[in-house]
Amino acid sequence: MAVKPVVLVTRKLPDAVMARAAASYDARLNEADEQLGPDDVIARAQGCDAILCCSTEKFPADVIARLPGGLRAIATFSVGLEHIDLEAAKVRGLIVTNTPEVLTDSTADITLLLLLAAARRAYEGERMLRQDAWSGWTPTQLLGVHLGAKRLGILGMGRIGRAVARRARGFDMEIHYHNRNRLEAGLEQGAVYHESAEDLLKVSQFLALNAPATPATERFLNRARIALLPDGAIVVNTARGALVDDEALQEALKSGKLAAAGLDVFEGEPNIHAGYRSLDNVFILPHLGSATLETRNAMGFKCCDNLDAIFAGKDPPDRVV
Ligand code: 8YV
Repeated sequence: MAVKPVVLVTRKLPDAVMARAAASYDARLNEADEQLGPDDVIARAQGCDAILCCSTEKFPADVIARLPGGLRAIATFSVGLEHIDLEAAKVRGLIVTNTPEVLTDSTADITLLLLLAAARRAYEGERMLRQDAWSGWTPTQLLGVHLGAKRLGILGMGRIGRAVARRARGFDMEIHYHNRNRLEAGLEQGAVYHESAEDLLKVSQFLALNAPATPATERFLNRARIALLPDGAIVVNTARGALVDDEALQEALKSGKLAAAGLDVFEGEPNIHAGYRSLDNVFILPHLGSATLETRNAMGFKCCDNLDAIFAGKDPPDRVV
């Protein structure tokens, strides 16, 4: 029998993915789902042909330099790539693959959930019931903001941004966007393009962050840019926490400059900025963007498809480096 490639799977993935990995490879699993630091990953990867990781494992240049010599590939169970130094991987001759497309819909769904929850004060309403503090319906209780006929600004009109736009049109929102490049009309679907992010902010009664974390987007939403948003705007983030200056956002939520925010991602996860916990007008979720069984299975199978191609000497479908 042919020797199976050795693959380190850094986290506990859904059962069907674990079963496929165990059947196809000599898989080193992490059934206990311990969070592995760089030294653990390097130690467990000794003798491996590939690593199937998540965005919880970081691969900066110094970690990539210490990975075992025989390692050929890193297949990340994520579309985001900010946890891997791609340049260092390239120099080292490592193939890197990710999982585009399969999490577009679930992440866009969560974006709409955040838009609605933030606009309609879902957290305050839920808390009222759970704390048995509801004294009954009143005409002025927990009044929120309507989505319909409002301008939604989308920063980053890639697959997820466009899926957010499709959904938001269903709520009669007017779509505006900024992207590195303007989309062709077929993809734009009538959305209004703004050449600069600043121009987009000026019209965004709602703002959805859907751009990847890169040096160019780091702390994108800072004090100066928040000031450009219309008063009472609502901001949601399903991209990465690194795009937001937490202190500036909290200041704006407290002052009323922003009516509300909805956040699924945070700088320094899982240690979120403590200030969010006590703000009533922020709706927070623990990075659930892709958290459906269908999506997580599809992400895992994509990782396996990519690894299978690599081990068969073919170009993997989702190669980024
Ligand atoms: C991943 C994500 O599931 O794909 C991404 O980039 O943000 C998530 O949905 C998570 O990062 C685990 O790798």
